[in-house]
Amino acid sequence: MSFKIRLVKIPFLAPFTTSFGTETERSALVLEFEADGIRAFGECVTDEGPYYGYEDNQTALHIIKDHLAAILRRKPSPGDFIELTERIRGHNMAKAAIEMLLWDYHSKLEGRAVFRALGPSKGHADVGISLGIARTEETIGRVSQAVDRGYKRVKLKIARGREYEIVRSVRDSFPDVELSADANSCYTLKDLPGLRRVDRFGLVYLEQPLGHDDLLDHATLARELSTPVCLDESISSVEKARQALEIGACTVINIKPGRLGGFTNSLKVAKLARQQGGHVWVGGMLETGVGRSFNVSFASLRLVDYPGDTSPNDKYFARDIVKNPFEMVRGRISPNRGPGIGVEIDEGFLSQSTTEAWKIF
Ligand code: OSB
Ligand code: MG
Repeated sequence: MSFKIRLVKIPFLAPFTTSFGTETERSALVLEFEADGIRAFGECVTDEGPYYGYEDNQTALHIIKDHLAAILRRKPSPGDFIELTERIRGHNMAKAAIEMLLWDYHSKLEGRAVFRALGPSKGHADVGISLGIARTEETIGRVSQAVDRGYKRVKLKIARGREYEIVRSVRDSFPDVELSADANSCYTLKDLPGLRRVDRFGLVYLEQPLGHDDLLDHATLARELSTPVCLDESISSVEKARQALEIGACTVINIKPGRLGGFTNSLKVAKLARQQGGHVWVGGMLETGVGRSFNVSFASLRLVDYPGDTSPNDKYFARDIVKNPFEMVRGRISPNRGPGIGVEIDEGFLSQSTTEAWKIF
């Protein structure tokens, strides 16, 4: 039995800018667990800095090494893993990396694909794209390319004071495109007048406008806008999802398995939201092909009714650590059908991209 963590750095084809910063490379913890002749993989969605959430690669490494690795040795089912780690507060991204690796491991033991193990599937994921903040002409060009490639929804990153210009210019050029906007928590209720100005562009939803852990102000904002509110950062647990839906803080939830501690909690959130007439889709954290493969598997569930941020590997990377990248056909991507997450690791490029490695056991 062995468990290894690699810090992998892969440059982005273009910088990715959100309201919280610009990223030029993906700096990912890639996990590899070997037991019973099976190699399972995982990816932690943390990055260098604690800007999207409070976790980063160093905190995740610590939690995995010093608190989760001993539990992994017991090879629990994902459900048992969640119970065994309940007393560890927070640190969902670290937990999710192992929980999803366990889905890969157990699915491979059973000889089936992760997407089949998750539940009834559509057989494909509907795909949208997330576009970072850029100059207006560049954004228009990227939207045009995305529409030509068949993406089913375009999400524009916005920032305080730039929301009107970004959304208006794209809406003017593309009156019929399914559009959304993601603020990554850059507003407060004081910005209501500015947000009202983008309320008339027919966005499918406005994503995470207010505080990264806020629910109450989002409920107030949701009553003031006709655009539905979607929550990302704020939905950090099944309980938070229940409360958000109950008080009307959102009607749409961006499910990121990494943010929720893995697939077990993500399934619960998706079911809860859909039962209450809400909508769910699968977000992304600029993952490599390993993390992406988990997301696409989940996004293919019938429960998931909106297009997600699951664009194929070549949106971000010239070369990826997997040899079987996803192909998008008419805005759809099929989950890998091989056992587990079904990725073929590009061993050469993986070791070339590894800047540090830890043999945990
Ligand atoms: O808020 O959805 C977000 C990337 C990094 C951090 C936060 C977010 C994003 C994205 C990218 O929007 C989506 C993707 O992985 O393609
Ligand atoms: Mg978001």
